[in-house]
Amino acid sequence: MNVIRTFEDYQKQYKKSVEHPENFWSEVASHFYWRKKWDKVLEWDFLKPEVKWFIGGKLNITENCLDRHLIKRANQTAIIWEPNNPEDSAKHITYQHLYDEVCRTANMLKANGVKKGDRVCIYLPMIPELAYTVLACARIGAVHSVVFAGFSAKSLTDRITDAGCKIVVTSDGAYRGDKTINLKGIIDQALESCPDVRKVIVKEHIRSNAPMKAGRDVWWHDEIKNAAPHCEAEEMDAEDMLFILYTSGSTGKPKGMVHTCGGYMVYTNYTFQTAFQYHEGQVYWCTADIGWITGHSYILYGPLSAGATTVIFEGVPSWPDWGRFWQTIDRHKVNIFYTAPTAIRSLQQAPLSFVEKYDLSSLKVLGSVGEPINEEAWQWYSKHIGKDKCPIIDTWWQTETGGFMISPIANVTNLKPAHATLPLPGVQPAVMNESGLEIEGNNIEGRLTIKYPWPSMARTIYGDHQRFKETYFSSFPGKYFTGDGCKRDEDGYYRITGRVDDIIIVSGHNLGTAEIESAIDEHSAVCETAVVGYPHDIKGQGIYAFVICYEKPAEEDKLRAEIKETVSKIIGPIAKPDKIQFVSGLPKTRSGKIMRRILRKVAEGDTSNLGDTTTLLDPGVVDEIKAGAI
Ligand code: 6R9
Repeated sequence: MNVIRTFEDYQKQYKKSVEHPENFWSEVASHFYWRKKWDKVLEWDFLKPEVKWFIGGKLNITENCLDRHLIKRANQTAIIWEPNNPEDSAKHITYQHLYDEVCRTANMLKANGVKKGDRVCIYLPMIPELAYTVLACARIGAVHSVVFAGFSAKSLTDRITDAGCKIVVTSDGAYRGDKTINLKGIIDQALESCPDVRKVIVKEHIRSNAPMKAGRDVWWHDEIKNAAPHCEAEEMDAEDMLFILYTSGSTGKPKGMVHTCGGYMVYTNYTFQTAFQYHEGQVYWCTADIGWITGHSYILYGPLSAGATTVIFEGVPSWPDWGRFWQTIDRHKVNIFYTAPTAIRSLQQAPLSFVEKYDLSSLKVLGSVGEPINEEAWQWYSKHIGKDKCPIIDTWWQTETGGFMISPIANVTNLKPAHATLPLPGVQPAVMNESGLEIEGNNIEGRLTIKYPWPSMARTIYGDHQRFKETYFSSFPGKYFTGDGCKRDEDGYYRITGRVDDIIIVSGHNLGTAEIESAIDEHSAVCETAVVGYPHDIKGQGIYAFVICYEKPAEEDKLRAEIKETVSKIIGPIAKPDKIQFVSGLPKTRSGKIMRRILRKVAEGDTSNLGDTTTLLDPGVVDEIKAGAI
């Protein structure tokens, strides 16, 4: 399938994808099972905005993830489920078994009144039933809206209401290391404000004796008992909705990004196989939660449509000890491992003996996603996990893009630490200046936009097309605006500098927060950093750094001077932080992103109203940070 094995292949394919995009994608799409072939590849208008791919094509994505594999790999493992507790044994689910379970779940949903087009809220931990339910929705043409099982009742209410869900699939609870989370309790609280939800299907997982509300709540095991292991797949239009997934906006309520069946399937499969250079028979593990886009595209749809073996991990990296990831790689002989910089940085703090205890020789390719990876973390990941023989695939993309956009191709693209490198075939970036003009050539810096559609782009924000237009298509008319800043270096390589609202302008110099953070992290005492700008009389903006050290610094001022010196050496004196506050933790969202909005307020000295902090992993760190503000 338009296979790329050398850099020349990449250049050829890339050129073709730009010069003849419709031919290019038509060829890629021809490797799937369509009930009816499309009449036209693409229609688009970024001003409206409107994008349609594979128009008139009919398919069901689950026939591509399940049915078509049964001929060749019915007995191959589709999913390895690694439970929270490593003492419990892992589950190996074959393609045949997955097919049966998805069909049974689909029949169970149907029996509970779910029809094509209905939205189903899924609030489940990382257990096999989460995969079954997601795929079962797709099987019957219902739209899944997965809400990460760590979100609060309030966030759930908002998402259920916005999507108009009438049914929720959940569990009695979740394990998180040595703790349990009462998911059913959170659902009950959320549903007090969701009168339209008439049915809750509850999977028993932690055996918490959850109270059931008569007439509304039913047990999964009761409902599934009589469900048949075969369910005809619903024929879907390529542009029918496949799912809604919420992502937080910089202002206002979360945005329900809408993805559709055809283009999403083609693109997630293509990028999975291409960027990771997936080979038949390999074991692949993405540590994200299925509640995020990374889990949708690269735990479920991409790998399963490719017939891969994908690991679903219920646990956390730190329990029972810091060796859990490495133990799991060793145990399942993982070949491709995909995680986030925030995880790498926390694992880096633990003694190396946790890594060295395990055999990681099965690893061939490493991946990174979620934020710019700082150089130190990149080097550590490469040296200690990849043993200097695995390429690191730093994949830049977004919930909105559905799949990888700028990313190296394993063993094809020459790597540069902390660079997402080059656009994948089909992706046409344009770097813009603040006056809205495209900056041509290399050695430049600006705002990252995409000027041509790709198959898996979100089609709208559920129920609010106007907001979709304003957020993504209005800053630079005719282009999709990513909200990220980037640099393009002398080789045409992209380096993502962080969200544009994370750019600090110091004495007229644009500085990406990620770049400064990466420099501070180079100091041997520093474990993690977050940098924000604050109003400065002379420079316009000053730089405020929140720094976590491996050990509590003995002489704070001495360390401050050293950190400034380090930054000065790496980026230049202009990037030296004006203020450095030592902290023990940073306000992070549950997906691991630092909530800079809060840090910005602290840096500005305005802590009266920090806004909504309910989506933070540990809201407690905010008080410590407020108290220690400089
Ligand atoms: C997939 C995902 C999207 C934002 C994106 C950017 C940041 C993601 C990155 C990266 C630098 C990478 N981001 N991957 N920045 N290098 N490899 O994370 O989606 O949760 O929607 O976040 O994350 O700022 O705009 P999402």
